[in-house]
Amino acid sequence: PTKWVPKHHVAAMAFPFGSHPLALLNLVKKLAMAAPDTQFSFLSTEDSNNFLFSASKATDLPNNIKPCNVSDGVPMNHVFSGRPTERVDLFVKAAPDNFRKGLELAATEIGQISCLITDAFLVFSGAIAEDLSVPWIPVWLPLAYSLSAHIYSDKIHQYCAIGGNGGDTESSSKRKILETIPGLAKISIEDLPLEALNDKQSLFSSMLNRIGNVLPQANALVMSFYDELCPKSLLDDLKSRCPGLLNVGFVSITIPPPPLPLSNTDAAGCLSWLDSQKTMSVAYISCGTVANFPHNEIKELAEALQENRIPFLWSLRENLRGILPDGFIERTSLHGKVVPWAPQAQVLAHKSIGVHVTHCGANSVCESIANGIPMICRPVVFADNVTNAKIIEDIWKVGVRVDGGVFTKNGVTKSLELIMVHEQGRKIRSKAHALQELLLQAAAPNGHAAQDFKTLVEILSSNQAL
Ligand code: U2F
Repeated sequence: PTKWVPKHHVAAMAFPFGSHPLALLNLVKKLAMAAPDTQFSFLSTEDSNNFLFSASKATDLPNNIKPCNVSDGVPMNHVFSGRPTERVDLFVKAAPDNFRKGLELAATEIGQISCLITDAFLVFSGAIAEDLSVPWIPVWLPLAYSLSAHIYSDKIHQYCAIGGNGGDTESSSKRKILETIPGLAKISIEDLPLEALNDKQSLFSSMLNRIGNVLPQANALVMSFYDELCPKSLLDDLKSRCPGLLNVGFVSITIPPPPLPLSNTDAAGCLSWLDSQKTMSVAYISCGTVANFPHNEIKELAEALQENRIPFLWSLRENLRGILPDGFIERTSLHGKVVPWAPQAQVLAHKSIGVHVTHCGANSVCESIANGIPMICRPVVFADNVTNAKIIEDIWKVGVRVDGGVFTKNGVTKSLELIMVHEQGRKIRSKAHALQELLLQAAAPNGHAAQDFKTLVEILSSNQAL
């Protein structure tokens, strides 16, 4: 057979932590299917690529995507100090040289690169694209609101003296400042990802702090969001900074969900177990891919589930299983299931799910609202989770923070009752359904997101044929 020669070679550069590479790969898969004559290289660290491209997760992988490993920056025999952002900082230190090497390798194997599509966190990618004389398309994966917090981080620092010198700490003044920042009027300083906004904290935060400065270099800015979900002030502001803004819709899911679940990605049998449960009865619990709920709170949550006999499906990493109270799994086996990994997007689309108990990672939030599932929020103080909880509770009104802010047996019980039984829960569920309806329309084949996705494919397919 004759060798397939791609017309274009697009290199995707991932920020290799948490759900970021998974979400970017989901977008690249959609693009690879829409542009079958283009070859995609997917640059991430070896660990991240091994996870993403492992047999069980890569069942629906188009042939025109090829992983390409870049260095993680961890020196030989390195002893980790336990600092939370240590791995990220080592990686940031190794960048952009690690990516430049990876791109050279990919170009040697496949041919000249025609476009860079990168996680927007990788603020140095614009300069690489310039050197290669190709378009640069950053992708913003968290919710749109937090992009505004990063763009205006200097202004926020200045007035709140976060790790700075002096400044006004009166809460009314802080409020006034946020009111002037697009999209943040209803959000308070306490709800912002401060550690990410403070550029003195780590190499990682100083990288994020540059986002606002480099965005104007981008040929297009892709967001995993919908025009219809963006407050007008935010949409207008982002468009004025980056005229090529493309809200291509949530990248980690398909709306509406595909009729046939991909059961081969469900090693633990979650979907068949859900089939045997009553409609809207099950609490799905997950803490995403990086953060953990505190160990004592895992115990409290378990006790609440056991005592109330709430049907539950709990995605709990294998190494945390030992924290569950002795005998918990056996005692709850008639109404609950604990798994190390669930096909979450499909789980949340299942009719038996009644509530999502979540750490409020951006993808989990999007997957919930796309399916009209109310949330009980226990944001882990990390990245944008606290901001997302605020948006869920006070802007979209599709969930509540867990009673008391942290998991206690009584607090979890109260919040579950509120969502599953009480009148307030009924109102929250109906808001969640209304938001789902809005998303269904926004994601329709003739909607904005489909149009923006088409524009993105055109950009990728128009530049420098190989
Ligand atoms: C970081 O993301 P996280 O990993 O903390 O959390 P999410 O954004 O919610 O993404 C988790 C993804 O992993 C999937 C789930 C989501 O798409 O469907 N998943 C799964 O399929 N099965 C499981 O058992 C568990 C998870 C960061 F930590 C957050 O703070 C940010 O908001 C986020 C985006 O920047 O990135």
